[in-house]
Amino acid sequence: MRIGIVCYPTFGGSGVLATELGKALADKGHSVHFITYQQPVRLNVFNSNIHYHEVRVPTYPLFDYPPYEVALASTMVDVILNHDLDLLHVHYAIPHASAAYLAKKIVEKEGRTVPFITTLHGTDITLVGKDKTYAPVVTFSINESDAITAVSNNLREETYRSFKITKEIEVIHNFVDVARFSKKPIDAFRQVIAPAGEKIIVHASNFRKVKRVQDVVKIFAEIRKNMPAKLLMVGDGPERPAMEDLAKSLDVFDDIRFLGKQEQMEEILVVSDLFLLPSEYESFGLAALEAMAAGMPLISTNAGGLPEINIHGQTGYLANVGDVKTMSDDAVAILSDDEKLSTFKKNAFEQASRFDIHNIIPIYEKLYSRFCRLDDGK
Ligand code: GMT
Repeated sequence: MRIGIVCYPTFGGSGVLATELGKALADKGHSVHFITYQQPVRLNVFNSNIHYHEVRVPTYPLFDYPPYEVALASTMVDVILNHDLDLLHVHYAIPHASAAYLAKKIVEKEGRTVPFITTLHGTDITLVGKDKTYAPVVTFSINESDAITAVSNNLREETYRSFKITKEIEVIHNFVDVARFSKKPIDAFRQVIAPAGEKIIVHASNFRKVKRVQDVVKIFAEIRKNMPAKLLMVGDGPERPAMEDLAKSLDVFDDIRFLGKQEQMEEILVVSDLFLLPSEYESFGLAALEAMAAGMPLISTNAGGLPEINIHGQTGYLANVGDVKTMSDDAVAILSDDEKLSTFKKNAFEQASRFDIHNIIPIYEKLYSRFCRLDDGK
């Protein structure tokens, strides 16, 4: 099949998922065309089945806001016609679904029918999409999609609750390449981070309000009262200054390392002991799934789709949003009992294996095959 993938090229979960999906499809022999404004961060491999098309947005003095959606739709039209795409798969509704609708209508005038599939990822529904400024266009373009998928049961229900959706939303969970994340740990790296054998705690996100990174620091401070430990903060974002101030006031700043945005997450995760994700909302929690594939138990909230991956009392613990005390107590309970830690690590790995890339990619392929032209033998 010839598939166009549209996504955000950044470190965010939707872009990572879309890129890993495209890479896996290319490995299986499909021709994959990424259409984005920048090379996606995880698109770091050469594969002759992968093509990249940059969306250029010309500026003009009249434009206070350069019309990205128009440039994107035009690029989609160009790629559909010149590379004879079978379908478009757009990740994150805004503005990708409405741009795909526009491209679809334009190529129809040329006698080409190109279906588009929209995958909903989370904040496109729960935060941004709900905003009155966007909601009518989001509702329309989701309903006009030839197929709609959501990354968790929770997001599917949230979408029906928040928008007048007249079509079926299919759930295809996030996935992880377990083989990549379950590599043997590099002892030297652990030595550098935790020279005295301290426990290593990790959080990874875009440090936005929805992630409640201050809770990460508060939980870590409680852990530190009970045992020597280090906190690795992966990523960056708007809440970082407030988080740093809090870490200083709780006297744990020196035990926290800010690693910034990292491409080789697996190397950090395999040497670590526990992952913290106290988010306000998480449609799924791809970062947590990657951690679990590296054999890390998870302390998370019970928000959104997190209970779909984190099994309370087996792979980690769930708590209400903001319940720092419970999350701290649970973290200490896992970390201070070696036998429990190793059982939870094993359970976390087994749970992640259920979402292995090899289980999920065929589901996408089956979905695509429903929309492929059968008249030319593809
Ligand atoms: O919140 C993020 O980390 C970024 C965000 C995005 O849109 O890129 O992630 C969303 O999509 C991921 C992939 O499907 C999900 O695993 C994340 O849970 C989801 N984030 C939220 O719902 C807040």
